[in-house]
Amino acid sequence: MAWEHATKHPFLDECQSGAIKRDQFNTWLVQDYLFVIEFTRMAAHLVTIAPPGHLDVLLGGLSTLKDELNWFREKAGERSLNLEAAHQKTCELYCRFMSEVRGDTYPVQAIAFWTIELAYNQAWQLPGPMVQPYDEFADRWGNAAFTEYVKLLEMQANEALTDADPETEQRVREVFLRIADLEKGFWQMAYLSDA
Ligand code: MP5
Repeated sequence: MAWEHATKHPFLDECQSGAIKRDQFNTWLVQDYLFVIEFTRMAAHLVTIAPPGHLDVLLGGLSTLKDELNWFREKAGERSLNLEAAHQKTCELYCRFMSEVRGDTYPVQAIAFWTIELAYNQAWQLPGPMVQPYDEFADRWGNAAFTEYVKLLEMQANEALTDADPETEQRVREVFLRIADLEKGFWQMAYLSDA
């Protein structure tokens, strides 16, 4: 249920139909750019603690994030948006969570990282083909290569969790639910002036 709220939202349905208001979409775009900056730092930190065999996938992820940050700047430029905006509440909470999770063990961080990517991979695909200009956004997180990358992240996270103690398992459940809740709130942000 928590996961359904994370990956299904009127925001996504309105992107699919084209009914989303321009300002609402722009709010999401700017806040997501701010999110991705912190997510990049989370990815970079993961690289510092991952076993050598996991580096290839993570470095590929960092390279995608490099392209993505430039792409966000390009999209914001096309829409004349100011990316120096303040974080809205949910974005602020999500960034704080990503910063705090760096204090957790590698298995917990690997699960968190995968969960965050999975959320967008599923959310942008579930409504079905989107109209222009939103199809480009749906494709970024829903394309086959990204889906494959998310599967590799899942394998690595599960491998890291092998023989996890009950405390780690409990923390993983907590982190998963927290991410689901933050994802839900993130979609909702587009409909609030300052939430
Ligand atoms: C992602 C994102 C996916 N961009 N925004 C939120 C709120 N959750 C997940 O991360 P990325 O780096 O864009 O693949």
